[in-house]
Amino acid sequence: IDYLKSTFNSLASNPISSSETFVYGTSGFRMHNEKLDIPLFATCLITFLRTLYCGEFIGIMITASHNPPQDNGFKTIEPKGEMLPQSWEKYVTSIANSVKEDQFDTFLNTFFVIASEALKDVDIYNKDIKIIVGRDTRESSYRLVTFCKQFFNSVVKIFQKSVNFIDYGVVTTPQLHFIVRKHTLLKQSNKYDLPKEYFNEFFQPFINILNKSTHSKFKKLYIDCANGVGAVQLNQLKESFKNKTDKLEIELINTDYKDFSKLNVDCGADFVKTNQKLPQGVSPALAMNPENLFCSLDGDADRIIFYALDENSNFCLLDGDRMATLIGEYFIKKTPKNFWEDIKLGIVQTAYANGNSTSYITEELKLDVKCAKTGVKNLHHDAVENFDVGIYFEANGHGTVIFNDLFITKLKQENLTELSLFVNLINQAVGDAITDMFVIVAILIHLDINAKTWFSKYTDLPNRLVKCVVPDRTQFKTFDFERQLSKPEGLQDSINQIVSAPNSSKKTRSFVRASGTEDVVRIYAESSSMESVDAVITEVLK
Ligand code: NG1
Ligand code: ZN
Repeated sequence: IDYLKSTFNSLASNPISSSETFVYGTSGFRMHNEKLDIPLFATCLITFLRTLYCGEFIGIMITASHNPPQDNGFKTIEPKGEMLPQSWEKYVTSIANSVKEDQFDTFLNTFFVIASEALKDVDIYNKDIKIIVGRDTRESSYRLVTFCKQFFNSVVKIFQKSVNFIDYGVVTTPQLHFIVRKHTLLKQSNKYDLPKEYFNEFFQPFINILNKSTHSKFKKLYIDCANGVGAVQLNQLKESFKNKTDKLEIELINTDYKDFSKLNVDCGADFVKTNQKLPQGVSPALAMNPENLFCSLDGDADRIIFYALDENSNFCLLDGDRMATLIGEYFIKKTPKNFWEDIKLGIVQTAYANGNSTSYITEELKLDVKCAKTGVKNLHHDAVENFDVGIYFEANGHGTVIFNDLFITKLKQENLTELSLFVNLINQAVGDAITDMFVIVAILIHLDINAKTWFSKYTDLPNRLVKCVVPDRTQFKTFDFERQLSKPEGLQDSINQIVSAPNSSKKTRSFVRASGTEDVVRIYAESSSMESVDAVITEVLK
């Protein structure tokens, strides 16, 4: 209690965070690092309860992904690599907001009420506390890990429990998901050599595919590491790459993770997707050469975007929609016609997916498509629920493929060797920029096409995504997978009128939703011309 009290006192009196309302959202807590002490304390407390509840390792990943360098954040990882269940998100949100109240007794009461509700019917006495932490390269990340370490050391003393606290240092978010899952499945309590385990699992199969290939359409892969953790991890991979294959050359760009101020600045997946332009370090001449392939990771390497320039210097964005459709096409091409008669292949997208990608999936690929709410957690859930092989991607490049035993059995029965090798590249646990990169490159190799041919599969509808600062974004309530607003009242009617204006194209679409990661609402519009997109955006903004 003394420890909780002294920690509480130092946090509650902090004027920087006391005016904040904390929400554990789709990506955990995320904000300016100086405001994060209370959310971190709450995250440690919830992780403590969660490890007692599960009796297994729980992970804490310290990262703010694509956000600017001064931000940071955390999310917890479940024993098998999933995200915190929704029912527990409200617990951690309440704990964080109760610290702000400035009354230790109120906080303690909130915590005990939550603890007894969360842990009711659970025998916690024979369970140890097992925590795994990892962090991205941000300047503030080390300070936050140190807080976690102190917290769990103190917990040992308070609760007289044994604590197994494993710090994996600087790792990508998907690597931490992977290792938490591995500890759980193999009942391992000692620290692994994480990069080695991870690369053994996914990199060796990729090398095998490369070395068997006879592809001819591209020679070099440029990877923009956003000056973040991707650079740390891929540097190690690059070295062994050279020794294992001569089928593809790899060049890393934007690798300066030691200069904290450069993270995600003018580079990285979010920059490329949002601005639809080349990142720092890629010249137009380089990008026009069809023998080069380009991709950008985000700050914690869970998202990836590919791109190229065509012969007229037009920017060709190969985003999450393009990856999902390419993977779908690949599964269809590499299986006999009757393969999908008794198992289901489909794609899950969000409202941000380009309308023409959705038409391509249903009309050309003739696959089932589902729309999920923003946040990979929702897409993952829908893919598992609806499909035996479910491909899911957010347009921003975050996603993966999941498949079940029915598919694996069939794959073996049909003796489809190429596809069997290919599925080893997939990290089913979570969207992962590095494994997605292997997946896409392997497909391009197997289909023997380059970025330009991939881009020519369909044409995106012109579109724009803008942010709008509002006094209170919690007033914006949606339905229909976030494609329509129920509140503020009347706003949806106005959007409908704008979209269906007399000279508007049938393909015009626009929707508004509150961001879960920034204090803004997002406005998206697409139409048959950029002029019409901008006209819609202007009207909706008004
Ligand atoms: P919000 O801020 O809720 O729109 C953004 C992305 C999501 C997802 C999360 C988590 C868009 C439009 N939204 O969510 O797709 O990636 O961040 O990082 O890209
Ligand atoms: Zn990310």
